[in-house]
Amino acid sequence: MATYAIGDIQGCFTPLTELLKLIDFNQATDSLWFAGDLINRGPQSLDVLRFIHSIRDSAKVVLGNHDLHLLAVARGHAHLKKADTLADILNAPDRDTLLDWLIQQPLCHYDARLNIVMSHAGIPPCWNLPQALSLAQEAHQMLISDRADDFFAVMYGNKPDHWKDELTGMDRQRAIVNYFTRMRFCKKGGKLDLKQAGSTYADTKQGFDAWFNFPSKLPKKCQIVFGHWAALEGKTKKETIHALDTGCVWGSSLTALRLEDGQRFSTPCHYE
Ligand SMILES: [Mn+2]
Repeated sequence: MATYAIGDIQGCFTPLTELLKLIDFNQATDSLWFAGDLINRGPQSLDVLRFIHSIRDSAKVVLGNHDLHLLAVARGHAHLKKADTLADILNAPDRDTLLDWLIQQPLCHYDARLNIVMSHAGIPPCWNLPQALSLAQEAHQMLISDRADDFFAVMYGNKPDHWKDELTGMDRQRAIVNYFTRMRFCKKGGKLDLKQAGSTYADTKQGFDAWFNFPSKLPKKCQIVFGHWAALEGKTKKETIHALDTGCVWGSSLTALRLEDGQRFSTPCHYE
């Protein structure tokens, strides 16, 4: 009986099936955590979504920016971009089943027994654990309410880029969602730089650094698992902060972390 956290799959279904074989995944006894970005860019997004939906009773999923983009497109608030590979999902006969399930997934998952928290991009240094869980819950409640369309209509944007408890309305929701799904670099007080997309380069002159390099407000032994940042190649140099996006869709590998003992497993990507 084990719990495995798996990084960004992005439609790489074959590597996923190989990874599950490697860890000898047993649906009856093991649990899988998925760090978001299940779909997009890769070739088999529909297969990935159907599979995770089919094992949903053994899975914990948090939403990533690509998952939210799919939901926004499906609801008519955004267009497919050139690099998007989401058409197979949008045209599938079971799309409503899959998308209705997807939108009900949270932005953050915390397991008290393991004392591990997961979100797609991480937990910013400006939030303590109860605050992060409460803000994730607040945005989740909005997404499963009739306000979701109002949100998707204004989801895309980098502002506000600095968390303040006083934020209200959709600015507040966009900020919460950006911290949980798009954060890479921030300043000490939590101000985000969402323009530095893929690299590991921080504009240190301005005081920006990777979010996990600032002192955390989380309890000391609480571990964080996150995806989203393939350029890190799975490394943060922090014992309790685990980067799981190892760039499968970019030709690298797909990674699972066994949460009970910290052992990593990975399978190479065979796509070009
Ligand atoms: Mn992402």
